Amino acid sequence: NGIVPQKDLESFQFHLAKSTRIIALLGAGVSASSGLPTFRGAGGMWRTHEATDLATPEAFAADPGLVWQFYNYRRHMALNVKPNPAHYALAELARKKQGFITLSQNVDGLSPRAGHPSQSLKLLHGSLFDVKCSDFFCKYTQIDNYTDPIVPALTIPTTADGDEVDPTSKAILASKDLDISDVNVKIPEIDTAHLPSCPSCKGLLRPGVVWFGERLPGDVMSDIETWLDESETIDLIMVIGTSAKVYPAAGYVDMAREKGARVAVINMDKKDVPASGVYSQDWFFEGDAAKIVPELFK
Ligand code: BJW
Ligand code: ZN
Repeated sequence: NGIVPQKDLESFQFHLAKSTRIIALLGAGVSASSGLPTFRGAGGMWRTHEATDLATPEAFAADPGLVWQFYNYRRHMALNVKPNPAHYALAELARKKQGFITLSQNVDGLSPRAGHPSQSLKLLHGSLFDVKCSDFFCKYTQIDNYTDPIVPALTIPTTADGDEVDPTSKAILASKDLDISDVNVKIPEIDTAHLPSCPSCKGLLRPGVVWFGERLPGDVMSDIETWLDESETIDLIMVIGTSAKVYPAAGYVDMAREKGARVAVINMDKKDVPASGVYSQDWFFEGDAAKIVPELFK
């Protein structure tokens, strides 16, 4: 059927069939064909802005209005796309294979929406649809908040034609270069008082995602640790649609290999995945995860 070389497909499927302890490590590339941009590389929404510009506690402290516009837009986009065949195939494998666990770096909610059982889906970087107090000591949290826009002040600006304007686009951010006489462009100016606020302490709420320099969720980490402790050996780790550059997520590849796992990489771009050393791989399937993953699990 031509999507992946038959010989690799057969050897992979042979190994998968006899595997009992299996990890899938997911990144933004899994959701790319659903229409959500990745973080780094071609088509990345952060091509003009480093990830570190907006996905940090420092950015939020400096300009919560800007960071909220970015996340409100991400929530809006995620709610308006659908899971793709890769999400569904992984959800199905999770239902069929007892010893399978998905470690997802994605915050878009597409794996849960594809019906991935929650006990075997670990969201390493939180969720766009969790919201929590920005005061660490307050502990106020909302899960499954799908309100779009999250507050009226974050209504996505539109042009006179009704086209949505990405508030994180270069044009809006570089507002000093913007021709404000252009009636097609509304520059969002958001008063802190109109951002999502904590009903408990009246401080600012923030997205329930993990920013650079922050700890991953403690319950998630301990569930994974338990799963790893229960695995005397690991048979297989599939590294799907991730550049595997962000830690501790990327570190699970080494951890699995130390327990004997063979490594299958599924990625659109061969160049984006280091092919030697700790990243050496037993299989490389080049192309769209949404096409390849369902093929691999047939
Ligand atoms: C396709 C495709 C298609 C495209 N089909 N493929 C060790 C060494 C060095 C540094 C560190 C280290 N340990 C920790 C650090 C610091 C830091 C870090 O890792 N920095 C690195 C950049 C070097 N890590 C942290 O800060 C972490 N916290 C931490 O370590 O805390 C410790 C601590 C201890 C005690 C007290 C306090 C703290 C936290 C990391 C959080 C990352 N957060 C983000 C934002 C989440 C919220 C949001 O979404 O906005 O997570 S950053 C961003 O990167 C996001 C992603 O989940 C993550 C990974 O990106 P991903 O998914 O791999 O995307 P891309 O774009 O990079 O790759 C996409 C891939 O898909 C590409 O390869 C394409 O080719 C491919 N692709 N289309 C298949 N159709
Ligand atoms: Zn609070």
